Amino acid sequence: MLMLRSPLQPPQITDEIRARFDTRDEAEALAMPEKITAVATKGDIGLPGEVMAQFPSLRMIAVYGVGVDKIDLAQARDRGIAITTTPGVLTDAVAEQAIALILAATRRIAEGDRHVRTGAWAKGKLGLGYSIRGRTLGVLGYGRIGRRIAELARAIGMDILYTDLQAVEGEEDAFRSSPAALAQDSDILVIAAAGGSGTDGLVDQKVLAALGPNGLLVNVARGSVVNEEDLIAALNTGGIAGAALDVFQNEPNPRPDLLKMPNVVLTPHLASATIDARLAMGRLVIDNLAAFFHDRPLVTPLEVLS
Ligand code: 8YV
Repeated sequence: MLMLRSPLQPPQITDEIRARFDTRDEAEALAMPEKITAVATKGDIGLPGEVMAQFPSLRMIAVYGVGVDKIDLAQARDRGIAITTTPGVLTDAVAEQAIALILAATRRIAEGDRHVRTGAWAKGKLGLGYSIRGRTLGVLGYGRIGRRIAELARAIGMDILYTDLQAVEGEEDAFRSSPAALAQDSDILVIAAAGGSGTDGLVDQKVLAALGPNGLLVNVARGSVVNEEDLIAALNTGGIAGAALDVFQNEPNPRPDLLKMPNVVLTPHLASATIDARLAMGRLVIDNLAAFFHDRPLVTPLEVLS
């Protein structure tokens, strides 16, 4: 029996899941925990350890997304619970959102929208933005999504630097050994790193100081990667020029300080929210569930981290 933690988009994905698998929502599943052998869950809500522990027969978790930071990986490993994700099919969507956020911030799109809507235009022009051609984009996290962001940014004339656990063969010159070193040499820093204990608070006061007063921070990864207190301080003191954020530590209720700042662009965890990506993500969830329930090899299994 499958527990579907929350409906998946678009609705036809949820409809197909309910039609093909014996499915319960979380409240129903908690009334019959021993019957639940699989869970389907969104990447941003995952399956915390205290919930996972309530299902003794659980053998598989199908993640609708690529983030596994909200899943108790240690418990999954110890219990031999398989995990699947939806790699590759959301790469373009997330990378496009990163570019959109960069342009929204550098060309003051969100501010411009407010400037028109509020009637402020009649009282004066909005200030100038700046072109990104020839400016340096630092990519923090150089996996599928980070590399696609780099490809798109190069295509519109940006120079690319990156940091990750190690340099990529053939791109050694663009590698920087740490987030601070990357920020030091970048005009715009985009976060594309996986969330989890290894990246919690990685972008802190030191990194933001290195990015500097003309710097822009963009985040399409996880809010947990940024020390939000340090970010708010840097934005308030001019330590950095602005930010464009799709993810936050307290979703769906970000820190009020972030909501007040005109030089911060905000979107509600939209990066993978295209019909193309979400249909493909949903298809992969369904294919993995079908494989599980029919004792076939899983389509996109995650090697549970040790
Ligand atoms: C999720 C995400 O799919 O990939 C992830 O882990 O954060 C998103 O792309 C999102 O949580 C769906 O609601």
